[in-house]
Amino acid sequence: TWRKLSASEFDGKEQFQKEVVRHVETTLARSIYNCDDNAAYSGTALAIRDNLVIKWNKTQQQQTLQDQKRVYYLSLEFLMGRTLDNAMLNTGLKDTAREGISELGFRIEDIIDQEHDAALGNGGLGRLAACFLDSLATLNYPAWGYGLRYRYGIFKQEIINGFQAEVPDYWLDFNPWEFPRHDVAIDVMFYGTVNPGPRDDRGNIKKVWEGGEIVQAIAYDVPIPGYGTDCTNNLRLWSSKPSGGEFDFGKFNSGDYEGSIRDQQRAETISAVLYPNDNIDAGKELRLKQQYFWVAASLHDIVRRFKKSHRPWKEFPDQVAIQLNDTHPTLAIVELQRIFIDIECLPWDEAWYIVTRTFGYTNHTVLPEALEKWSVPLVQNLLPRHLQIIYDINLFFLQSVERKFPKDRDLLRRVSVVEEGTPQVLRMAYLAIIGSHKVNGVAELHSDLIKATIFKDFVDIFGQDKFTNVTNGITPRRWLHQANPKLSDLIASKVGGYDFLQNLTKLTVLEKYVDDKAFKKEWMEIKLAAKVKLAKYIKDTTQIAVNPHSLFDIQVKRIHEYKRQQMNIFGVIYRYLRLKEMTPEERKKQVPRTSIFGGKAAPGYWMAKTIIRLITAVGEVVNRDEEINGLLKVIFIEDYNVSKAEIIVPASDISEHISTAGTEASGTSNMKFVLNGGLIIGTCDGANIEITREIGEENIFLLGNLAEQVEDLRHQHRFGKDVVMDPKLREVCDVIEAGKFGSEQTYSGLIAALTTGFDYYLVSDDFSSYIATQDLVDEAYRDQDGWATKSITSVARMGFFSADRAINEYAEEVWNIEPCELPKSG
Ligand code: 26W
Repeated sequence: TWRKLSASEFDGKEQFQKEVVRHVETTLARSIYNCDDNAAYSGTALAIRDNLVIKWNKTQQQQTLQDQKRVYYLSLEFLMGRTLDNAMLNTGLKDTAREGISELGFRIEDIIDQEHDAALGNGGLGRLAACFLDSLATLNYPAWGYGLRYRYGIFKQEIINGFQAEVPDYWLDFNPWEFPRHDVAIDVMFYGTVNPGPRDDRGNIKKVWEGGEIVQAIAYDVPIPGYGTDCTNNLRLWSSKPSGGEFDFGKFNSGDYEGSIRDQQRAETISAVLYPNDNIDAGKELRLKQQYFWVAASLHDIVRRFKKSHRPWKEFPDQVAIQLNDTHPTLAIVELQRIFIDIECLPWDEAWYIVTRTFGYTNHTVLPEALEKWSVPLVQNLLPRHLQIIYDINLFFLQSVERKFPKDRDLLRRVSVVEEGTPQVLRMAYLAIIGSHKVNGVAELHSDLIKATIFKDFVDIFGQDKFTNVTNGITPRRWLHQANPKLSDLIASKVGGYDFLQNLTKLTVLEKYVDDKAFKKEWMEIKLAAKVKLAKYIKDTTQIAVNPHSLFDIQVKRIHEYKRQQMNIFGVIYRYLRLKEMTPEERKKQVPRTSIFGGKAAPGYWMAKTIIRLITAVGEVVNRDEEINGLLKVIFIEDYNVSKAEIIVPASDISEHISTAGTEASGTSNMKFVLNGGLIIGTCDGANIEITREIGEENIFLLGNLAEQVEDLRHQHRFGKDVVMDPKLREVCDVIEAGKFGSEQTYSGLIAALTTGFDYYLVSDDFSSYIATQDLVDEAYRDQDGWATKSITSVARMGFFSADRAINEYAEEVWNIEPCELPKSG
């Protein structure tokens, strides 16, 4: 009976229309006769939101009633993208909304397109968190996300004269998907001193942290609807503001207007902006403040919720699992220990036992420059009590290591949380391992690598069982059903409805149709339609016409040397040089290609910005060269983000995942592209390896050296005699240095990386293999029927890469949580 429609919940088209009009006229105070797409978006979003909110409230009530163990996913990034379309699809209201809105004179696509992306993340790690929230709700797990409500998400990228420029992303002026909870306000302290206090029950002198600066955390809640279920979970984002009033009236009244708002701004700065670094640790104080602010508020909230149940503390890990999305929330371990020993007065060992059973830590990178290290003086100043607790955690840990491996002084040095040097620094990954009961990598190779390299000593100390693998996954709801509805519909017509969206292994049924001519034709027509759509987008935004029948070769991801966009663009130049040499007859036999790039460079990452400049410069030369017209086009798509990915991903023939072996922890866009019937050219790295295992070697274009060869190759570059650059690559470098793509000085850093920089990412070693493999791609593409077979077979075998599978593995192996079934609807 609880399904009975509530006040503002709607059921049919007419009711939906009434709700839209009501919201436009009353909530927005606009005339329905003067309603543009934007106002129609707002009205639609608010109407859909009402339905969501009802389910959300019911879910939260039910979860509170059931009082099962919950998982809390702590992530500094949630790269959500747009919400409206996803919310309509997950709740099954899209058809109703489409019809309803069309009768009011709007197209649903235009309405959807009005929404600003929620871009509170950099790349893979943030999008993974968003996919996981979708799966957690779809699988009915009681789960909360905790993050920061940045006023500015990842910057918007503009390309000006071929170079990246950054523009702030102010996204909050109309955000119907968040609910401020002004009653959930938590004080968080920074700085101050630690002083001896009164004795506790056992006669020990308590440590009191006091006299610091206090900032308030205000909760903003975002509903996360599951697909095909009423379960709607909560994402809680914290916003910072000054504690106790807006600004200092004393200063204000005495005429010090600037001083009065300075404190306010100081406090608000904490949640003002997302750090735009991906895989590079800058070690800035404000970032540490963000981390503690978010962790302290979240833990306070979690502990408060636990205390309502009046259970003994030892049951905490039976009620609470906390997952650390990389080391960014590692202070949560220290904060929980602090709450237990300083505030709740538990003995150290008892507290520590509870803490370590509560946390799990996921590592997302092996790149040394990405491993977080905080300077001890910085932590001493900002969080003096936490530093003491970290020292104690480290001391007890090292004592236990010493007992297990007596007299191994070097081992103690190697595994200490405190790294010697000036200044000393804290190795956050080590602290995360010591304070968690499970540590996982995000693809098999990656999980093996962390055990064999950066965390080897910890495997010896804690044993193999503490370390595990959970291969990443993606939500098929957004990345197939929402981004590629035609393909989703075709699949549904063959595999027996849309159940595959909740059980992706059902895709295997598609293999029955690989020889079905009509099906294959439809399949390839859908791919072509997606390419036409992307070509139109490219035309509208860049004025460049691309041929939808050409081979679409796409690399979209953050720009980073390890991801090797430079190898891709060098390959494009090499292709261009070969085309230029050919006779018109030879040219006619070539497969036309469109090379599409997209991705942001961290604002301070010069090399990445240079790579972007080379891509745009090559485009300027190639795209206007009439001699090869139609055979090669080079496109850089500005401001790559989640909503653009939804247009780009369905349109690939081939996508590039060509990181130096051993550097890409998993990759997740590789999964998205294959799920949409694109093939991969890639290295034996991250999840590419498992994708190959699932779909078969004959359906992927692998290239390059293996992870096990990387160390030797790097050694050769550094110390070997007479290392010569691959001649094909030499030829490309010569053309760049001759000024073919503008002043060679622009690219001197890029060339130097290959020579005097010892080619750390091994572009020279893989280039030949890369070029040869691209030739194989052309060859395979000539056989369109064979290509269709590969495409269909691959999709059929992608079931493993659903985020649902990943979440079920975490639930069983790491969190020990069960779904919370809601009373059946209807
Ligand atoms: C401290 C600066 C910083 C910021 C972000 C360091 C590291 C990060 C992230 C951990 C980088 C990241 O997004 N890693 C990516 O995580 C994805 C999800 O697991 C993987 O698929 C990608 O391979 C990995 O690069």
